[in-house]
Amino acid sequence: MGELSRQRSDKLLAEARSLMPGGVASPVRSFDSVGAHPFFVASASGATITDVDGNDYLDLVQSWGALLFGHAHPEVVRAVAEAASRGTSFGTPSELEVELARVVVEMVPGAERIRFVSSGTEAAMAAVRLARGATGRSKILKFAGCYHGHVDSLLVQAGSGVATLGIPGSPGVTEATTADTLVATYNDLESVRAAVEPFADDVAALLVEPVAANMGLVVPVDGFLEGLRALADDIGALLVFDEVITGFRLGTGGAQDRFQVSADLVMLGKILGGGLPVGAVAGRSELLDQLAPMGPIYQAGTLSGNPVAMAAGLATMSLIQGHPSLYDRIQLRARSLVRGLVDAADHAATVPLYALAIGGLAGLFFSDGDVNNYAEAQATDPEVYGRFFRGMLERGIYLPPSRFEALFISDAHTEGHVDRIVETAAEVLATL
Ligand code: KE4
Repeated sequence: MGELSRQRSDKLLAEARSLMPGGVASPVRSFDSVGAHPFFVASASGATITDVDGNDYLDLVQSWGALLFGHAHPEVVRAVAEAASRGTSFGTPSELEVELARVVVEMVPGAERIRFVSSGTEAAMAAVRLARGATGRSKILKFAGCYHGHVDSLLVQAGSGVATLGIPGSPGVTEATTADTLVATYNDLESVRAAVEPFADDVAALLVEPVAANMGLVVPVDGFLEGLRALADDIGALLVFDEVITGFRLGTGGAQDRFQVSADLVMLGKILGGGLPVGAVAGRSELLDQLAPMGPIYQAGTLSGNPVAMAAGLATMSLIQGHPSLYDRIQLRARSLVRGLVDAADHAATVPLYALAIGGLAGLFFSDGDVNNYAEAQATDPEVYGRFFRGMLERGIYLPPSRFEALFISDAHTEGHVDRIVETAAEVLATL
């Protein structure tokens, strides 16, 4: 296997490092944890991205799950160009945000109101402040290995890039800031009860990724989400689902519909913006209407409801509505990918592989047992993942550059793509 030429990427990386910390705009893109240098993308289309040296990669990251229909979908591009030609930002209400709000309120169970922001992090900030303001309580419970953006108070045993870099939290986040953050173990209701017990009347919210995708992919065990709902009701706390990844990916109704568990507040992002910067918090009007200017809980944003981003989101929502068999298709692809990977690992008999799929999400761990929480995910070998990542990349398959992420299947991924990924994995697994 010849090394791919990465001359232009390496040259750009050297300059980028002289201008931006680590040469990247977000840490997990650095490829540090997988022992590689990042490539710089020149263009992308469908399931494929092309770097500045002309190398093509089959992309299983898809902008971290923001692209349900693959890169540069013609209908999204057209909607963005058309909206931009009428102005890129007004800082006023626009009809586009009303249209997207209407669609989201129709699709997301329990959503009577929505407030748009520009990232998942802002959605988390808004959800936490709203939960505290609405309940008059202080404590927020999160789960080790879950990631809700780089919100100070939630950078406690966080997943994704924080886990990838192996930093416990982050310098700059003061103890006072995290004093009201409780941490429990995912899939362990007893640990939740123990964590909230001393503060039961001061817990504002239980915050959870209903399917965890920032410690690698970890699905809720039977009864876990239902148990959180019951516990939240018992102690008078809100249940907040962080659906920045699962929203519109597990189905139009996301995890609430998939698991038939209702959340009081839902965070949204990624697919909602169709690849442009959009986040949101949605829920009952008696909660959301406590946000300024209706209520006293302040939240704001210069580019919130940006018309070009709204247009990308609307185009994506109309593609969803126009493709009713979409979710069966991407789930089928994800399952066939996972089956193929497990069979390839069994055949190679070099390293143990545990893999799983739900909706358009797939996950893999080099582990001989299943993985149900962050400690079990951390116990998997980063070196093996790094070697697998590099072997696949050299052969034109781009996996998430961290074992604490998920693989994202879009409607642009075909069965032929799945076959190619599995064949390539078989080759690489044999070398591990
Ligand atoms: P952003 O602020 O990055 O838009 O969203 C934060 C966020 C919130 N909630 C969940 C469940 C998320 O997965 C994320 C962000 N996801 C990571 C990748 N798993 C973003 C990648 C990055 O940080 O560069």
